Amino acid sequence: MRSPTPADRFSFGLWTVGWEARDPFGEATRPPLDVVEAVHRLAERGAWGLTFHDDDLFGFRPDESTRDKQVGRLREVLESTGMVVPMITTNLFTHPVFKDGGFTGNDRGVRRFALRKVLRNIELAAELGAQTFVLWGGREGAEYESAKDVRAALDRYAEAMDLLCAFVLDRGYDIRFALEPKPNEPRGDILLPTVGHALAFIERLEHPELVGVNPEVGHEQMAGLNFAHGIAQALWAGKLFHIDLNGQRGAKYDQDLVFGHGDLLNAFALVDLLETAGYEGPRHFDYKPSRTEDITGVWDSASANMRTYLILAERAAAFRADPEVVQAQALAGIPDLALPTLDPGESLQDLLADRSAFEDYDPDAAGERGYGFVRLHQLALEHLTGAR
Ligand code: 3MF
Ligand code: MG
Ligand code: MG
Ligand code: MG
Repeated sequence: MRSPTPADRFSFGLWTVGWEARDPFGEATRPPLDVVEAVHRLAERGAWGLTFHDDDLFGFRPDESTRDKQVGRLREVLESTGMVVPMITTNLFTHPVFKDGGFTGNDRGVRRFALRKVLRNIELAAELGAQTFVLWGGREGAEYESAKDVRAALDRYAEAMDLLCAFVLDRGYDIRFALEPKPNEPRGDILLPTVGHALAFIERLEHPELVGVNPEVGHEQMAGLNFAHGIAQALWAGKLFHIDLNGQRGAKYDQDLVFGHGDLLNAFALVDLLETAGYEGPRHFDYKPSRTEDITGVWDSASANMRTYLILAERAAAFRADPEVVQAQALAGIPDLALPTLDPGESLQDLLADRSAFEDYDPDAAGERGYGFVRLHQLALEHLTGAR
């Protein structure tokens, strides 16, 4: 397998490789990771970009000199390595002030503070040339139905998004927003829990064209959903602005495993989709090196994400090029689904008059058709596992 290069557009969150592995039941198992070290290590492994939350780089409320110093150190190492910052995000979840949410907290003062924090960070995104601003509303939610007026919270969420879009337009920034859905954790229930909820919300904003989604593999799978299907719908809607790749084993806590270390067949389908659907955004990893890993394990796992992606891309291309697969796809009717159901120029009246479509149609005969989907999927599995 070839090595990753910046042309592959692989990016990592500073909070991923930098995770000290503190969890709700245990202390850190690794030392802090400095941003300069992180960029060097990622660059030498062939990564293209680094992403970060404001707090990851300079803490929650840095004084001006600390903030400037950290941004300066980042700029320098970007320059010397050629790495870029394609996306910036904001932390509206760690500090106790956000315990009931940022944009949708019941406390109006908190909401105004959250907006100011994000506006400040959008300016930084523009300064660093990031074109995507991700918003994960981890605390935008509730544990108790009695404690949150969800319709009012959605009004406040939309109000916040409208203000952020107005700001970007007013400043002339080349930045779009990507909302990251998640069903739960840390809140019992999070607003905009799935890709579908987020897509519906976006259409009701003042500037829907500036807002898309940043779906995460594990988050959709926590909701029992098919991630590749969610991505297909986001692409169909023109809303896949960014993506968080990782691995998850079913509906449990957010595992953030290495990409592919979960539902591997769905990961195969996902890479096939991204590589063939014209997605040109970053291939961004939002994973956590497991708590059992030392620093060597951190960097091995970072490389594993990229390697898995490249392996799956290669296997998916081989799958598509296999004549037996092409034949099985034809038998399965895959190319036929791309044909409009009515002929060119055919009207609804023509359809109503077409006896062959209904009166003379034999549904029983059509019902006898075998689609061969299982054989096709087995061919996928055999390509995926290298058996073909
Ligand atoms: C939590 C997440 C977040 C978001 C991040 C970027 C801390 O489950 O996935 O990672 O990805 O806030 O917006
Ligand atoms: Mg996550
Ligand atoms: Mg996750
Ligand atoms: Mg994420």
